[in-house]
Formats: sequence, C-alpha cells, structure tokens
Amino acid sequence: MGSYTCSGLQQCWINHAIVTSVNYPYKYASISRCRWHIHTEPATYVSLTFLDFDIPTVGNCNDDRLRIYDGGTSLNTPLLGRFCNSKPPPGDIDASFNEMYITFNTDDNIEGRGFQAEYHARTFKLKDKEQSNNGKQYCWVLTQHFVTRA
Ligand SMILES: [Ca+2]
Repeated sequence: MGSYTCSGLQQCWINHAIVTSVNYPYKYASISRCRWHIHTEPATYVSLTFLDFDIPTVGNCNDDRLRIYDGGTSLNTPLLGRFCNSKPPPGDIDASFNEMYITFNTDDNIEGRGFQAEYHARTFKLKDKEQSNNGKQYCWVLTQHFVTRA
C-alpha cells in the first residue's frame, strides 16, 4: 500500500501555469495515478502546449498513459486524447471551455522523463467582420430554427 505517488487531485486555479509529471525531468514513479484539474476564468478556454514529452511504453499507450479530457472530472467528460511516445500529443490541445482534466497513470515497468506542459487561458475571439459590423459589438449569435406550420 502507499505506492501511489500522486495522492489526490491537483487543482490548478490560475490562468497560466506549468504542469509537470512528478520528479520531472527525472524519471517518474512507477505505479502512480496523477490527476490535474485546470480551471481558468469564465469566458476563456484552456490551451495546453507540451514543452517536453517522454512516456515510453511497450504497448500502444496501454501501460503508461497520459489522458486529457475536455472539461472537469466527471466520468462523462469527453476524452481529447490518450498519449505516449508512440502517439505523442499534437501541437496545442484546446479544451472547449475553461476546464481541462489530465490524468497520468503508470505501471510497474519502464519509466521516462514524463512531461512538462504549459497552459494558458485563451479568450474566444469573434471574426473581424462580426466584431466590427457597423461599429457595433455583437455577442454570440445563435441560429434560430423556425418550424413552418403545415
Ligand atoms: Ca511504465
């Protein structure tokens, strides 16, 4: 017992921070379960960029795996991706809104440097045309669907 090196959930409440695996840049621990829940301010979305990534695996991200979810910690939050050296993260990984949930699980064999990533709160930006239409500011325009009565 007690071999899980990341106990509990790390809550990140600031708009810009660096997230690293434990012991980075030295080898991460085996048999660990690490979780980070990122919250940025309302009306922003979380954008994550990897600065370094080394999660060696034998299988296809089955033994050690970094998973990134589009939202909070609930079970039905959509998975944005599951990554390891055979499937490294692409450029920036963006959440839809101001929450992102990251989990990193390792097994008892083969460790790497892990990862170092930086996240920012980015603001939603309307297209120039929408922003400057007659000099007025527009909010999000929802498409209205009209049902024609028979
Ligand atoms: Ca491993």
